Amino acid sequence: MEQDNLSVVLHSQGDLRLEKRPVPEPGPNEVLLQMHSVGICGSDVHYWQHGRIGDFVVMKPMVLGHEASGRVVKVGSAVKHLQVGDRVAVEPGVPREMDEFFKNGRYNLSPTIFFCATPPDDGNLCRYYTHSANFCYKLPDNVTFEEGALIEPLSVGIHACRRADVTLGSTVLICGADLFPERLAMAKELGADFQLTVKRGDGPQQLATRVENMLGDQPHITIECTGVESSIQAAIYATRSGGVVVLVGLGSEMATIPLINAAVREVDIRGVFRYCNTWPMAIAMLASGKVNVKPLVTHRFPLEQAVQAFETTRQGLGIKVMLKCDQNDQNP
Ligand code: 572
Ligand code: ZN
Repeated sequence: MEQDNLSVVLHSQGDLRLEKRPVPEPGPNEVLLQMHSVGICGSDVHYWQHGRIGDFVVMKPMVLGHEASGRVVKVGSAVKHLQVGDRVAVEPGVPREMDEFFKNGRYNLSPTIFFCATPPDDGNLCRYYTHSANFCYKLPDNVTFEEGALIEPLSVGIHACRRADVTLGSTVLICGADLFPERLAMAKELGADFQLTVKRGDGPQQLATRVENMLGDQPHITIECTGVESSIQAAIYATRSGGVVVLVGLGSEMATIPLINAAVREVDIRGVFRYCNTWPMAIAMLASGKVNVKPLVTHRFPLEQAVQAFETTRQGLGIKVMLKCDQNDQNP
């Protein structure tokens, strides 16, 4: 086996380095993966640019990356369901304790969870990476490595829809932060029926009215992905009585929101923290062709060019930037 484990390591704010690290040994319940495709997330860029997200501060060098897929090259002694050669998608959040959250199935809420590329836990933007075998999911032959890596961001969407009780016939408003024309065009191409661009000076109640006029009725559900106070306000006003607002975007800790308006109209406001139990459904959605995430990948860089890839993401060029970690296979 090749012994070079080139890794993308963030040392401190602004100090991103490519360095060679030892190839790790899998523990009894782990697998060693040869990484294939790893997407760059906004949080990877945020840690690079700011050295922290909220209370999570980069205090020692940390490998970035949490949207990942790879091939099993070694299995731990106790691993039953995976074999050398299997192609897998990596779920980056692995609970460390069988606490009450683990036992009731909501392990994403466990305060001691391991999470790739959240300080102090290393991510998987490298050539070789060990991970809990139970959090590696075998990919069917008709699901590519890049689709496997995109299961992570897809999971955020699946979990948000579950939290919001989205079902057949639901009308859903999605509040997004991106005003880049390329991103809006992609949203339309991949399924958005209507789009409304916020104008400077639009108040939250005016915006809610514009949404209703556009849709012909108020949405049952709003998925708020900006974390911006004015957008959360608009989300509440826009949502139909008896409906649900889920908060996916994270902004500042405090926000002034029309809470009593929500209360008297029985609009439920629900939080979302990452995801849990989404990989099997995401794989089924991709394998069946019910969702198409392939057009989201607009840029690819070999792992050796990680700094250029991060710079491309920082500039907001394109949509999903993929790093290709296998020197002998740079295919999707
Ligand atoms: O794909 C998972 C993911 N989670 C993000 C951001 C990007 N990608 N989160 C935002 C930051 N929070 S946090 O609670 N934290 C740093 C642990 O502020 C987690 C979720
Ligand atoms: Zn992410």
